[in-house]
Amino acid sequence: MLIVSSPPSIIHVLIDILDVNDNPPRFPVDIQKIEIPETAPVGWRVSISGATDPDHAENGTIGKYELVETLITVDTPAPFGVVQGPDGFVYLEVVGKLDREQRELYSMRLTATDNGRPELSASCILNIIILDINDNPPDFGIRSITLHWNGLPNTQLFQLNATDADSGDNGHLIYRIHGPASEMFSINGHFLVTQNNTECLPRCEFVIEARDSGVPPLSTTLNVVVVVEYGNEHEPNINIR
Ligand SMILES: [Ca+2]
Ligand SMILES: [Ca+2]
Ligand SMILES: [Ca+2]
Ligand SMILES: [Ca+2]
Repeated sequence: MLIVSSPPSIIHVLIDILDVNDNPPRFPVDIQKIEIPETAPVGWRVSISGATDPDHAENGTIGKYELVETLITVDTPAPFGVVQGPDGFVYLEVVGKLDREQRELYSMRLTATDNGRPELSASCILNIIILDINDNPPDFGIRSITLHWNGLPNTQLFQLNATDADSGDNGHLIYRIHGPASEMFSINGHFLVTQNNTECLPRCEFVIEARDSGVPPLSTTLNVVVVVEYGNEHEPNINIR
């Protein structure tokens, strides 16, 4: 027998589930590849993928990002920092001079930490590739040269070996002879050669230009003097200044 002393009632209970910081931040990918031209100035920024955190309020707020090199091989600190913009995006910022000819790859660890107590963090790798810009002119290593030639045609007078520190087309060199001397001399590959049946003056002065294939190209010149010594049976010889 069931005795009910009062009518049944419904009790509303509000249960407030408090968040605890049980989720670390998460990056969308483990490795991010970033390309930056070597002429990017200090203050230049590029957007990177930041971390998210599913917790509530401060437990889900990324309080700080830190950036360190994965392998510290040189004393100079890497020229990069990380900033959180007011727009909520995360940026990699250039904070020092870049030079691809000195270093073209940086591998850095980006760590995101939330504002929870205790705080939780996570990290990903940034592989930063420095892109080549045509910022080096060709270099002959010398400014002028005097060559002694015995007057025989089809003679290799000199090997042109200018260098250019840039890569790809930015360092690919093409040589040209300027002025009327191009009728007497030509460039065959990397060699300055005399033309067939050349009637040369006893002394010729001209300029050879080395130009790279960058956009825009850079060039440098070499002043050349050729002294003709008919009847000299020896190989061409060279004086460098
Ligand atoms: Ca969290
Ligand atoms: Ca450079
Ligand atoms: Ca160059
Ligand atoms: Ca360069």
